[in-house]
Amino acid sequence: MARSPRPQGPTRLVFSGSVVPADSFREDVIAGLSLPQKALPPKYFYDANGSRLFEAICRLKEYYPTRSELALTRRHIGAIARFARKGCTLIEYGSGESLKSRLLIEALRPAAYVPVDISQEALRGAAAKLRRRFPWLLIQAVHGDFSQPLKIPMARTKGRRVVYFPGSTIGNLTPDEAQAFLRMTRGQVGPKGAMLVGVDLKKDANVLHAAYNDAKGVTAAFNMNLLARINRELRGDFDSRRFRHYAFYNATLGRIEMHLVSLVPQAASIGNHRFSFDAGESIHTENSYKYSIDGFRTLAGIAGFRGEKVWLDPKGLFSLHGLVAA
Ligand code: SAH
Ligand code: AVI
Repeated sequence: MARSPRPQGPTRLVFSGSVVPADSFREDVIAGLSLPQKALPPKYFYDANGSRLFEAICRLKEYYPTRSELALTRRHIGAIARFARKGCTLIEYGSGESLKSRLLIEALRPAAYVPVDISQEALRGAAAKLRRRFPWLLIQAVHGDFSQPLKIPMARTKGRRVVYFPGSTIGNLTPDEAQAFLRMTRGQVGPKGAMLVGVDLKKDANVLHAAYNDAKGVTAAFNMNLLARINRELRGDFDSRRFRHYAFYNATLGRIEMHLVSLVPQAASIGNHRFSFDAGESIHTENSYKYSIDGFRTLAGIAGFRGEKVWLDPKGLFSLHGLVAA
């Protein structure tokens, strides 16, 4: 790929101070394991190891979303850039390794790129690579949690604000949470702003099943890593050999559910808190909602956006929605 010229002065990379509360992990884990259906928020998958495992998932043959979204972005990059407009400020939530963002940055030449992620490791790794690849780019990285109201420190730039939310990370929110998130971003981009959202589509349940139950067991390791993180960071004593990964498509609710299922009756402790499990009882660790194009547009409409464009990959597995403030 051709190297970009360097018209805008010296390299600029800024890390804003963390806006992730320090003890929320312990509180959320104890609260989640105290529910009748034990549950943990999926945002805690992404410690350093979890972020690496997710990157490995993205490269699996069964995990079609990343390949499909990359293909559709490459194929329609001209139209996507016309929609978002050159020189905009590009804010990306859940930026991870910023893989797809590179295509957008090249085409849009944004005034600033603001990646926001809960994983410090992913954020730092991605920012360092972007800095080498786009020396002209102003990068303002934010270690933040988008499930909380989030004020993002941002330089004053002239172009419109565009929020980019790829990867179908929006599918990991319940529809109510997704609406609240879209309302927050609608406020952030203002009346002239726009949003690009990657959304996984409803499809044959067998394809979905394979994507979340890969043959190499990488998704299983990603799921099980939550227990290892609890043991390490909260001094828990979960025996991971006594749990197994379980993922299935819940057609009624239109979502993949991931669980960690206890293989035997057992108990595990975190400090003074003790949690018992029946054999077969699960911890619900993630939902991944799948939408129809109209279903997602309706949801975005309630949050104050109008669906103006939608792009699909050649196999029609994944969608990228271009939303404008309604
Ligand atoms: N956008 C990338 C990565 C998707 S994985 C892609 O399309 O491939 C989901 C990303 O969102 C991870 O990098 C994870 O660390 C981040 N993430 C998950 N929950 C988050 C939250 N509540 N706040 C901020 N980042 C979050
Ligand atoms: C980040 N997110 C959209 C992924 C998904 O497909 O729901 C996380 C994931 N979970 C298991 N595999 C991938």
